[in-house]
Amino acid sequence: MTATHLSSAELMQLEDKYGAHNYHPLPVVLARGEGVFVWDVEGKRYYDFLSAYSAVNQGHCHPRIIAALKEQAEKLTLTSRAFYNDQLGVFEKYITGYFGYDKVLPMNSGVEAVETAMKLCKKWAYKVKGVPRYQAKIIFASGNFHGRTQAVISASVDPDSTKGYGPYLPGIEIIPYNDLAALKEALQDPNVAGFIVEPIQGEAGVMVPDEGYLSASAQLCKDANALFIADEVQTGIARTGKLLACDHEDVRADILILGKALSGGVFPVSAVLADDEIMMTILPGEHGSTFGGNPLGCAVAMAALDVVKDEKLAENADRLGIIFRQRMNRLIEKCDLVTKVRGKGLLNAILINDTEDSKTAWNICLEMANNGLIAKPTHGNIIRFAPPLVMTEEQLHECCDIIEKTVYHGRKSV
Ligand code: IF1
Repeated sequence: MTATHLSSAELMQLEDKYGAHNYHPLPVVLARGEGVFVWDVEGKRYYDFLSAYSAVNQGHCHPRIIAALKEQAEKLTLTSRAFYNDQLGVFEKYITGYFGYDKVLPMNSGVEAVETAMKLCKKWAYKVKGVPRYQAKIIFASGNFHGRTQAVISASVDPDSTKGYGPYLPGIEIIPYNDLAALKEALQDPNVAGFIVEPIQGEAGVMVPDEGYLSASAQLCKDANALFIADEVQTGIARTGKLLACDHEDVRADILILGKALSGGVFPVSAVLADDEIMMTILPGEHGSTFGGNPLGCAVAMAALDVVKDEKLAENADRLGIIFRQRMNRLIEKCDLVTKVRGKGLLNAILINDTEDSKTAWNICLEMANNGLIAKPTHGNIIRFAPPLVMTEEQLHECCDIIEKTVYHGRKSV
């Protein structure tokens, strides 16, 4: 069966009829991608301003990453961890050197890496910190998004994520984001094992904390002998203008969680990085995954990380991000439909002057798609903009023109 002869409308009907309704996509059916562009089934070209939620930082179908995928796919794809393979050790040496940790634990999806970090944090608490048996507590920040497993949603305050899925995992405390006093208070409990936080909250609408929040949080954790754990699944790999968002404050997390762009969006690869004191608390048979550390993923991830360095994607994200926010700020001065732009590097959002339950952001996204640029609203009044980091300055200006034009037009209809 091939899909090539089907129209966008037919393909959307198929998903509607045969797929679970756990998503509500924008009505665009994509068939091809290259760099900053994607094309729909009818051949219309769009600038991609979602980058698969920052998984495609290196751009769609990057030739070097695809070459690594093809080369490895023809040799060996999966051995399981019951045996060694000739890519894993090389990858482990490469990635630990790249991010500066003693060891890595490879997984597949982002949420598996978060789950892994939670388990590591607890093991460390019992074996090293000396927390009494099964009294360990992990602190999370309100407004977080760490994925969809039951452990992770137990830390969520978003009813869409949690409703109907109880009972939830105990041993979790949720404090307000960007609130050092609350963290300090929570860390009073000697059974706290760690604090898991996104350096910028993506799903919450690109919430950038106050400067100094991350470094002060890390210090508070250190003082309380608790682990500072950074979920950089979305913010990592050059997205915010540095290799890691924690680098903006020279913070080194005790446990670093990576996913998404670790493989350039080509193949699910995630990773948890930590030093020996933490990582060596998990022994053979105590955690793992059939696909974690597979040779295909390892080869792809090394190519994807090479691209980030060789093409200076962090520098490009930093430079273009400044231009993007300048352009949006100029738009805000001229047009009251947009009230604010915020973000770092090329992880940005604009706030629409309407209520959270309005359809305004959605409608603007539909109109932007018409005009050749796809982005996704988060809540009814926030639009996230996260293009691939391989974008040129000229392309960025063209994209800002499209956004401006669309918002101006939208102003009349709302
Ligand atoms: C979906 C949002 C982004 C993440 C952080 C772990 C994970 C994610 C910081 C889990 C995943 C996603 C998944 C995507 C929507 C999305 C998202 F809008 F929900 F918040 F990116 F902004 N930690 N983020 O952002 O990684 O297991 O999915 O690989 O469709 O649910 P995963």
